[in-house]
Amino acid sequence: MFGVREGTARSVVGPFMNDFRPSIRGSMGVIERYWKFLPVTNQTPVISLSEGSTPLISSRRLSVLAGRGRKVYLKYEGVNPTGSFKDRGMTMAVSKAVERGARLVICASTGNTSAAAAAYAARAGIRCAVLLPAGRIALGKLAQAFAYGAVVIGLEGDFDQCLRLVREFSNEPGTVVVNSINADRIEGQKTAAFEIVDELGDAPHLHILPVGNAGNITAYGKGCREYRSARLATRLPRMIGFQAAGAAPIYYDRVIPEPETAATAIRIGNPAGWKTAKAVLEESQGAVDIVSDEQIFSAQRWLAANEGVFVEPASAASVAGLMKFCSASSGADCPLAWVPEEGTIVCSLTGHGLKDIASVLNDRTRPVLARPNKAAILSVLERE
Ligand code: AN7
Repeated sequence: MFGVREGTARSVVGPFMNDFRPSIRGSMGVIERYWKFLPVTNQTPVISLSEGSTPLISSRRLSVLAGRGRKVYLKYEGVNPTGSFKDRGMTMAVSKAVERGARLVICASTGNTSAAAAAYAARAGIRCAVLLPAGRIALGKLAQAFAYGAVVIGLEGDFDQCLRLVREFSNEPGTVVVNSINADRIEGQKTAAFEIVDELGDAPHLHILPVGNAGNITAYGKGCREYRSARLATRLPRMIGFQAAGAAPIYYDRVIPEPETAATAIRIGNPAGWKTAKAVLEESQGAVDIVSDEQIFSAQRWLAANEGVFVEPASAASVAGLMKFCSASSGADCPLAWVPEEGTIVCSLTGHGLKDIASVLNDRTRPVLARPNKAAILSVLERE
């Protein structure tokens, strides 16, 4: 069926779902888990890697920092199959692409979208092409695109130019663009909001996440709205998106022609989801704010060293933002004031730290050299 490999495409959802399980552990992917809320039929081949169902980790230290008995949770999306939240959208986008008979998926990417697209295309047995800003992709992500067998094309230009070019493939026969301008991507990604509400019993009071192309914030907004309509949540969370200060078009309300941040995942000057994100922010009475690269890297180090949670720089923007709100300089209009006593705050951690190890390795991160005996080790422990 649809020219895809046996065993992957036979899967169907709904009443026929028992036909196929994505893994012997029986762990469900997001389509199987949330098919009632997704545009799938029993004709949709489910291309899944058992993505989703990621941990919601409570952070005692951040809870203390937030004060007044508030509880802070970290939605750790880095443990998805390709190491980022993009897998949620990609299982949907590739499944629908295969359903429509696609032979090729194509995307522009700052790295994570390309890794996910390449993996799900491999799983489906179709081709994948990725357009990347040459030299500005974290190496882990680039390695993934190659490993999963994508055609990797580097452009002398930034992400925004890559996306502009990819849009020209929208009507190409047999080809599906799998950037978040593809509505199926948003559908899949909204399942992260479902999981949070399912786990907490209601929407958090405040939800903080990094923003690049603004697909994820759009998806969370849609998920929250649908769960409230289904009476599975009583409220919408106030949503705060954080952009890197040097790549903050939504914050400054203008296209940034040469966006700059070391958090390469969110180095985007003209987000595709700008309008929809604005609508979500308005509905949730949220806002977009900025953090400096310094704040981002400091939060990244803090998370790994204090909570054992290693994320890539862009992901740390959410926690950097929370820390900014918690700092003494934040005034009475600080979004933290919206969170009642014992209220809940969720920070999305969108990608795994191993994606971008160059961001943590430097002159100071060399092993301490020691002779191979106990006394030498003890002396290092005394010194360090
Ligand atoms: C780790 O992979 O745009 O606001 O091409 O990789 O939905 O774009 C990645 C974005 C946050 C921002 N955190 O999400 C791409 C790409 C990580 C990311 C974002 C990205 P959006």
